[in-house]
Amino acid sequence: MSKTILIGAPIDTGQRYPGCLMGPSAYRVAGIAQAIRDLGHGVEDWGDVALPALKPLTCPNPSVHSLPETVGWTETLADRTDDALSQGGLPIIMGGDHSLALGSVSGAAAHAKRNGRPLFLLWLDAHSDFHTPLTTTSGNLHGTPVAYIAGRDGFDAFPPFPAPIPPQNICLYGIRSVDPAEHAALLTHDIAINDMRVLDENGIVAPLRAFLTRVRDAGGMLHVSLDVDFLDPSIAPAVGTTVPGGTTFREAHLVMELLHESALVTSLDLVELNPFLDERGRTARLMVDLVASLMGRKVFDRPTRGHL
Ligand code: 6HN
Ligand code: MN
Ligand code: MN
Ligand code: MN
Repeated sequence: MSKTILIGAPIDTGQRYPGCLMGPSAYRVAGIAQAIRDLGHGVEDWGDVALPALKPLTCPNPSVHSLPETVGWTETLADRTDDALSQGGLPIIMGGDHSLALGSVSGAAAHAKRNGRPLFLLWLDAHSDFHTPLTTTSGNLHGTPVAYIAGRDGFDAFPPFPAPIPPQNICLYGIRSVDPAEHAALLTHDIAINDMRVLDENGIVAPLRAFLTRVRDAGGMLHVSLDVDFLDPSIAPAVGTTVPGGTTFREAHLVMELLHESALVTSLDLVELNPFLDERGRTARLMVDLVASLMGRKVFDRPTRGHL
């Protein structure tokens, strides 16, 4: 069985609601390592990454805050994620707010580039996170990673993204909150936008299978970025950016089970958990249960169906 590498990313500078920096601890308390071991996988916990010395950086958009911190975390996490993949591991980056994906996906992209493989991105989120530092109105850089990953302009303060992911290899899934500037930019990019309108009409299985088939046919690596607000707030209250109408408990588990069956996932982010907003740890425990489904936990161990 594969080796899972847990990487703690105690980051909360990508937004303004304090508490996400407690995320890695909450996942450990909720038993993430044991849940994965129970499924027969090896687990290494590499501890939490530390913020490097900050460089003085400024952004033309005065609303942007915490730019030096965000660039520092990006460099560190890119390196750590790339290292984990190079050791043959499946990195699980435990956030921390979604700005961590600027780094984790950079690391995955660097690894994929060296190995001559295309990288695909599945973004499980209420939000499209397609702002650039120049278009964000909140100034919160957790709303920008998909734009960085897709190679959009406006990220001059950041390391150049190693190999921008072509829009056709990006799948946004579960979105239901898009700002006007993101909307305008998405219209000019050929990104698969599975917003709730699409999922309500087609169900959650068919669009995901279609994307996974493309990953498989291309021999691709697959990075999955799971934002807590992908889930409905009634089952996952511990996030600062709740949006009603999210995926249900059963839908979310089914997504994870399909990802497991596909055997395509090569790296995973768990983002935006704010334990300070949780109710007796229920969101942290749900996220750990979803990871277990992605790693192979099931009620009945049927023979693999042999298709996506
Ligand atoms: N997330 N579009 C809003 C903003 O402030 O730019 C919300 C971003 C949410 C970020 O989902 O990680
Ligand atoms: Mn390294
Ligand atoms: Mn997000
Ligand atoms: Mn979100």
